[in-house]
Amino acid sequence: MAAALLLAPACGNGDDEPSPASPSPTSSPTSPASPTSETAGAPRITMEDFAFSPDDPEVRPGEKVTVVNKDSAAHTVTATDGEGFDTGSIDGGESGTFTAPSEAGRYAFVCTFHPNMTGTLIVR
Ligand SMILES: [Cu+2]
Repeated sequence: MAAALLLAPACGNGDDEPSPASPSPTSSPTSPASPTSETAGAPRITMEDFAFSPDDPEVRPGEKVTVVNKDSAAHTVTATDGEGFDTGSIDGGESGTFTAPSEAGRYAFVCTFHPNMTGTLIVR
């Protein structure tokens, strides 16, 4: 019985590169569009997909409201009463502001460019 010596040519481990062991625990699915940090209490209205969100924002009398247009088209927030408030035209990707009426109540508003975009500002 000739024992076959298996000559394992112990390969010179010339490749001693440190394995990039980065067990990155991707636990949270990174959302591509992280919402910008909102100041607590600061009311804001988003225009997206030709709609206001929320479409019934609640604000305080005389409060400054930020309006963010996420569409590519220009929009406005314009009180239908005429003398309530008006952001004027806000280009796509831009933002604007308006000041809420000083009297409590419900104020319907609309986008003057797209009359089907409507909402109601609730001042209380
Ligand atoms: Cu519009």
